[in-house]
Amino acid sequence: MPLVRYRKVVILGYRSVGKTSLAHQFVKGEFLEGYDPTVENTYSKIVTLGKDEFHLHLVDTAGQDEYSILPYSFIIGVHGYVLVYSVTSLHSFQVIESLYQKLHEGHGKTRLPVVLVGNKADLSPDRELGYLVIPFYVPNLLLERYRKLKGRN
Ligand SMILES: Nc1nc2c(ncn2[C@@H]2O[C@H](COP(=O)(O)OP(=O)(O)OP(=O)(O)O)[C@@H](O)[C@H]2O)c(=O)[nH]1
Ligand SMILES: [Mg+2]
Repeated sequence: MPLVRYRKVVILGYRSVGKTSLAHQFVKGEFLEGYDPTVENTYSKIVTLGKDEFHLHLVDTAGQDEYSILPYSFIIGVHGYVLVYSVTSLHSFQVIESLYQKLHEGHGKTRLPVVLVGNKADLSPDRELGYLVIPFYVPNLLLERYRKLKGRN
């Protein structure tokens, strides 16, 4: 019998970038047209990878901005994060930087699995973020993090 493992994943990002739509699509397989701002919601799904079964607990959060304080429940016992921005909003991408730093402050030296999602790619004419931004930007974020860690040792 396969071993069932529990994983808690938190979805973070600015308001209206599509966090709920992504969670809903992943768990229920359908797209939500309307916009209803989230307070906080959790989804459960059994995910099978090869012979392993994972009980996924997906936390869909209220949109954050650069001033948001992340509660302990978004740090303690969390196995990974989905950071979502919209390609139509440069500001939503800038919020990711501040969220990423807060997560690292919260987790210290612990390895931090993070997936970065640029959503609303179908609204290409409204793009505020070009395709080349991410390959340049993400390595810089990681380098900055590495330098901080080195400085602390
Ligand atoms: N065109 C397009 N619209 C999207 C996409 N994803 C989400 N939307 C729409 O964007 C709006 C906001 O989506 P939500 O999923 O509610 O956004 P959210 O990040 O959960 O918002 P908050 O809960 O307020 O933080 C809704 O009207 C969605 O239908 C996408 O990939 N493309
Ligand atoms: Mg939402």
